[in-house]
Amino acid sequence: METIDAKGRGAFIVVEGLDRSGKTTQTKKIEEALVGGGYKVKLRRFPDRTTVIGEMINNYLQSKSDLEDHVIHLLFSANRWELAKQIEKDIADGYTVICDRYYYSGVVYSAAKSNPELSLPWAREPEVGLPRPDLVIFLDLEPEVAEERGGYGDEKYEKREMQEKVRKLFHALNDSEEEEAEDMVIYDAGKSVEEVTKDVLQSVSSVSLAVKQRLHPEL
Ligand code: T5A
Ligand code: NA
Repeated sequence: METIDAKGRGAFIVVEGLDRSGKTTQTKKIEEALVGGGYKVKLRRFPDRTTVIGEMINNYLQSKSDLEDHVIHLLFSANRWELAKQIEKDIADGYTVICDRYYYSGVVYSAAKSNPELSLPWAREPEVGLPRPDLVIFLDLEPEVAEERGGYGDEKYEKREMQEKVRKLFHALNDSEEEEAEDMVIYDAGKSVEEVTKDVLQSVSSVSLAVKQRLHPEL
């Protein structure tokens, strides 16, 4: 990590949460704030529906195709792997990469399907080795509140029961004592857009600054 810092790497920030928790909205707010602060920023989102694999995922999510649970899980993972080198390159080139969903969603949504063959540890395995974020923000929201926000219900997983399970598993992932457990900073996404942005930016600025200061210790 220090060799990359010496070349001036950017931070890798992930925004996670339930469907309609405001990930895309907040990702853009973070971008604005960082660009305003003089950072070079690149936005990314998963699934990235623009690739061939992404198109298969999109068809599945819109119920235009059906795929076996392991297959769709591995496609979501492959969609990250096909872009992993680019993310590493962007970070190494000094861009702060802000990513709308990442492998936390990958693990949790698949494990929430209550397919006994698809446990949390199994789901995590294909994600091992992907670039690790410097900060993971989790936008926490009651599924009932999410439902009231625009467009809810159009895609595969946008059902109350599924969202309840997903929420529990996100918390379980964060609370896990395992060594490879993933730490997230949890924020209440039920507040107004402005309030959430204010909360989230506290973590974002301290992490971005920490990464930058390793480059410019004199700052
Ligand atoms: N998935 C994903 C997997 O199963 N495995 C994986 O590996 C990955 C990566 C698609 C699905 O794929 C699953 C998870 C998903 O089910 P997606 O394309 O990210 O993932 O789709 P969504 O999560 O559904 O994205 P949304 O666009 O619906 O939700 P966002 O981005 O969280 O919410 P946003 O910002 O677009 O806001 C939604 C609405 O709420 C309003 C907005 O204006 C908008 O109308 N809003 C607020 N309203 C009130 N107060 C606030 N604070 C608000 N913030 C936003
Ligand atoms: Na979104």
